[in-house]
Amino acid sequence: MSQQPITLIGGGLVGALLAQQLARRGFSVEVFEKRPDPRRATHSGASCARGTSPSLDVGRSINLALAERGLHALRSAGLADEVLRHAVMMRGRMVHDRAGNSSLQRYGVDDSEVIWSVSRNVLNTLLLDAAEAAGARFHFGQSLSGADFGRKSIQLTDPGGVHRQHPMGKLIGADGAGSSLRAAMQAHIPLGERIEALGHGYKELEIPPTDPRHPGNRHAPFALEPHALHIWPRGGYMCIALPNTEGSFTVTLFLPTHTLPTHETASSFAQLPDADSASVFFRAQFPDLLPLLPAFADDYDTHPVGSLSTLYLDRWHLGGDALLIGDAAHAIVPFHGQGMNCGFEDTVLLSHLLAGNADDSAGVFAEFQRIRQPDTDAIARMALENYVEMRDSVADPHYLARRELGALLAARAPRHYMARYRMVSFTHLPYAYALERGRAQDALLEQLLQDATCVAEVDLEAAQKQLERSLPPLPLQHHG
Ligand code: FAD
Ligand code: 8RB
Repeated sequence: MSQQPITLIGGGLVGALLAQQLARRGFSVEVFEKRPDPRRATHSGASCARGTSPSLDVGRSINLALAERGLHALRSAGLADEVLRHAVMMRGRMVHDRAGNSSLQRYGVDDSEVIWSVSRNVLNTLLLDAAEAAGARFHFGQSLSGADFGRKSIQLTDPGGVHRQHPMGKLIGADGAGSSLRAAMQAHIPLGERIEALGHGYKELEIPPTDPRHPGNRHAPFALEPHALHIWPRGGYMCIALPNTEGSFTVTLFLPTHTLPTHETASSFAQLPDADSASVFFRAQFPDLLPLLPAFADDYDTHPVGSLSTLYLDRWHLGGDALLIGDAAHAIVPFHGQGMNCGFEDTVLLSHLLAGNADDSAGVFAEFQRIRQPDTDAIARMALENYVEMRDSVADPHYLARRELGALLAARAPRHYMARYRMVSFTHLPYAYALERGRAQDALLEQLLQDATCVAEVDLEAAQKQLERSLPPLPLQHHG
């Protein structure tokens, strides 16, 4: 048991889970969170009372995909079962083509390999309750506005704009992609920050539940198959939809922010400034989706365009005084659905390292970055690559052939082949391993398909032998 006080900045998803993990291990943990307590906050707007579980599902439904890495961290906090009770299983991607046809591409080999759609509000509430129960102390409406590392003091600002100084314990910043602690650290010493904008933005829209008195479809109250992550791939852009427990879906449009001069005809948010222009675009590009969006005009005009970028830092910590974790250290683009999962995995490693060596925070923070950064670099890269896969490749015959051959090899030689998506989403294999192994497997599949016009022409017996000869077995004890 250590009495070393820890000062956590940010009580979002990663901050709340880390607070629970550290408090449970006997650390004294204090959390400063900019926003009001989401368990008490009253939301303005009509959506307040919606939801089957009013105590948890308040506000606009924003959902996240939870996969094995995140679930594993929640299991270690004793929260996995409770979270899954509020989640919708997604077995695969449902790809909707331009003609209005849809087909399911499974994510895993069976229903043990699925991802889960869970509301951010539900998750945050459960995490805050658990962290408080473990002994962490939360201070809401307290925003970090500066840090004096010489005097070991932080500046906090309340909602009325009043500043105060507070002594800093070991500082840990889980204050998200726009981290104030990161800015305060950089004022002290350069962190080597690099922010790479994707050049695409996003906008959220909503498919409401269907009317229970007129179900009119086999999935009621869901307007679409509930147990899938829906994708409308359109080449340079796409829409996706994730199910919510109460029958609605949160739809996200991903689109370039601006049109490049060389692509005069390409679409972008700049060319679609309002719902009038956007509805013409949707009628042409997403004709089967638009009718499911009764509040399209209002959603489009009132929801902002979000920006997307990847954050890289050379340093995550200032000696043993301050460390960044989660999005504050390594924000990524959303296309692998791993931002939260990765941040949750961070908390497992960090709390483990701290528990083992509470008196040497400089050593622990350095070790944390040393172990973790190759993996966060790898998921940053795979997230970027998965955008192209989702918006483009999922409808490409050559990609589908490679996928099919991969599945056949995985069935014949499960110790030697596992699709990269499965390594990322359903195992605890390091992200850097998944990236490297995925490259080697893809090269082999390409080679096997080079001389064949279709998968049926591939000699599977020979292909399996070649796979087993050229790649070492997977370290499958990491399987979730
Ligand atoms: P955040 O969740 O951003 O929390 C930061 C907290 O710090 C907030 O509570 C904030 O109020 C607080 N804070 C900020 N500044 C200060 C300050 N100065 N002082 C005190 N407190 C402060 N990830 C997935 O794995 N799967 C998904 O499907 C997925 N979907 C997403 C959908 C959307 C719309 C978005 C935006 C992100 C999604 N992500 C997803 C990514 C995921 O949300 C993030 O990776 C994750 O929330 C990171 O957690 P965090 O605690 O580091 O940051
Ligand atoms: N951030 C996701 C996947 C992979 C799906 C697949 C993709 C929305 C913002 Cl874009 C996206 C995935 O390969 O078939 N799993 O989970 C979640 C995703 O977007 C989330 C909802 C999102 N994240 C800003 C918007």
